[in-house]
Amino acid sequence: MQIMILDLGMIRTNGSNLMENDKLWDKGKSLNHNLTIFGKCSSIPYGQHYYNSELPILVCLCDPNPPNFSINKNMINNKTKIRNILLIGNAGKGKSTLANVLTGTNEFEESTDPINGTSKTKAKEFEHEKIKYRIIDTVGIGISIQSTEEILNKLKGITDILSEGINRILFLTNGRFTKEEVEAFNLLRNVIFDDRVTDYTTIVFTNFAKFKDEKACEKNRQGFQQEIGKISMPLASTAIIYVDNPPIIGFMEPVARISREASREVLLNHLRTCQEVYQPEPLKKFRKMLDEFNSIIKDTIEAVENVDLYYKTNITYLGEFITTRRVIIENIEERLEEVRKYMGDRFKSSVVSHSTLLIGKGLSISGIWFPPLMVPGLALSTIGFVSAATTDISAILKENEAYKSFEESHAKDKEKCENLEILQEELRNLINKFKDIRPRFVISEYRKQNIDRNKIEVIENVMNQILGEEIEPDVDLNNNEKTKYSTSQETVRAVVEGICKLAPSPLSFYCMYRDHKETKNRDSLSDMEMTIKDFREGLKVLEEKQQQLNELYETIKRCEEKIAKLT
Ligand SMILES: Nc1nc2c(ncn2[C@@H]2O[C@H](COP(=O)(O)OP(=O)(O)OP(=O)(O)O)[C@@H](O)[C@H]2O)c(=O)[nH]1
Ligand SMILES: [Mg+2]
Repeated sequence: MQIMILDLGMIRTNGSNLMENDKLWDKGKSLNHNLTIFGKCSSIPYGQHYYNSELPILVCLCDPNPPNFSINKNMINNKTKIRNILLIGNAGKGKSTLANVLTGTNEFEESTDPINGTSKTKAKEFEHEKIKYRIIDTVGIGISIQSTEEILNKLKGITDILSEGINRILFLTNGRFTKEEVEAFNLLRNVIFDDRVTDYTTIVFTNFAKFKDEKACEKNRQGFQQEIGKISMPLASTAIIYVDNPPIIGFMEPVARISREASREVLLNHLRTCQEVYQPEPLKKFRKMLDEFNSIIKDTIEAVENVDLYYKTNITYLGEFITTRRVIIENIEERLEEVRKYMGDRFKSSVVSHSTLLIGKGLSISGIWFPPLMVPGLALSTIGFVSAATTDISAILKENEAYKSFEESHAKDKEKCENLEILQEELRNLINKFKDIRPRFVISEYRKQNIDRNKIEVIENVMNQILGEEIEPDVDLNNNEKTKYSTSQETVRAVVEGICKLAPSPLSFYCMYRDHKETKNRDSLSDMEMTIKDFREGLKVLEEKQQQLNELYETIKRCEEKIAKLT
C-alpha cells in the first residue's frame, strides 16, 4: 500500500525532513520508498485527517489517479503561529464563559443577564499541547446585525488580530437559531467573510447537558441540520460541537467544574484540528480601508499640530512686530518733529540772513553813487550770505541725520515685514498640505461606508474649521518704500542757490518764500508723514490679524483636543 503524505510537518523519510512548500503533491508522487511516520497511521481512509499527539499530520491513502489537488500554503502548520479563535453569537449564549473555560481563567466577565453582558471585545492567549491560541470574545457580532456599517464598526477594534487570519469562528448558540441570527450570519458572510466561511466555522451548542453522550449529540445534530437547512444551506453543512459550561456557583460548583473541564477537552480536541488559516478577501480589504483611514487621522493630527505650531509662531511674531512698529512710528514722529523744527529754524534765520543780504546788496549798489555805503554794504552782504549759507547747510545736515534714522527704522520695519511674509508662506504651505489630506478623506471607503460616524464627523469638522474660508493667514502690509527725499539733491540745490545769491538778484525773496513753504512741505517731511500714515494703517491690519489669529488659534486648540481623542 502506498501512502501519500500531504502535510509533511515533521514526517521524515529515510531520516530527511520533508517540510516542504506548495510543491508537496509532486514531492508526494515521487515518494515510493519506505516512510517512517511518527504516530499511528493505520487504516485511514482517503481524505481523512489524522493528528498525532504532538503535531497535526495530515495523511491520506493514495488514490492511483490522484485528484487535481492543490495544497493551500496555510495548511502547512507553523508551530509558532498563534491560532485565532473568534467567538460570535447572540448575547448570553456563553461566549465569555467559553473563553474562560478555554483559557482556564476568570478574566472574561460571565454575565448574569443579557442586558449587562460584555461591553468590550477582549482577546486572551493561552497554550495547550504546544499550540498557541488566541481567544477573541466579541460584542454583538452574530446577533441581529442590521447593516454593513454596523458589522464593520463592531469589528474595527479587532482588525489587527483578524488581519493575521482566523483559524476558527465559533458561532455559539444554546438552542434553535433565530431567523435574525441566521440573517446576521449571512450578512457577516457577505460583508467581511466569503462563501468559505462555513468551512472555518463551528456551531457550538452550549448549555447541552448531554454533550458527553455521542448519540444525543448526533440526534440533535441531525435535527438541527434538517431545520437549519430550510433557511440556510451553508449553515447546515457547518461543523457542530456540544458543550456545557454551567456557572460556577452554589452547591453545583464541583459538578460545574467537572462539566467545564470535559467541555474544554471537547473544544481543544476540535480546535487542535483547526490549523488552517482563513484570510477572507473582504477582511483584508477592510483592514486596508482601516489602515488608510488611520493614516488620514495620523496625517490630520500631524497637520493640525504643525498648523498649531505655526499659528503660535505667527501670533508671537505678530505681537513683537506690533510692538516694534509702534516704537518705529514713535521714532519717525520724533524725527519728523525734529526736521519740522530744523525747517522752522531755517526759515527764521533765512528771513534775517536774506534781509541782511538784501540790505547789504542795496547798500553796495548805492555805494556806486555814494562810495561810503560800499563797505558796509559789502560787509552786510557777506554776513547775510554766510549766514544764509550756514543756516541752509546746517539745516540740511541735521535733516539728513534725522532722515538717516528714519531710513534705518524703515529698513527695520521692512525686515520684519519680510520675516512675516516668510512665516506666512510657511503657514500657507502647511495649510496646502492639509488641503491635500481632504480629497483622500472624501474618497476614503471608511467615510463612504460610514463605519465610525463619530470619527468621521470629527475629521470632517476639523477640516472644515481649519480649512474654512475664514482662515486666510495673509497680512497685506503697505510698506511704502518710494521716498522722494534725496540729500544729495538738496545739497546740490543749496550750492547752486548760494552761487546765485551772490549775484544782484531778487533770489533772496524767493528763498525766503521757499523756506517758509518748506517748513511744512518738504520731501523728507512728506516721506516721513506718508510712512507714518502707512505704518499706522498697517498697524491696524496687524492688530486685526492678531485678534483673528488668536480666535483661530482657539479653534485649532479645540480641534486638537477633539482629534486627540481619536487615537
Ligand atoms: N448551564 C450553562 N450556563 C451557561 C453556559 N454558558 C454560559 N452560561 C451562562 O449563561 C450566562 C451568560 O453567559 P456569558 O458567557 O456571559 O454570555 P455571553 O455570550 O458572553 O453574553 P454577552 O457578553 O452578553 O454577549 C452566564 O450566566 C453563564 O453562566 C453553559 O454552557 N451552560
Ligand atoms: Mg460576554
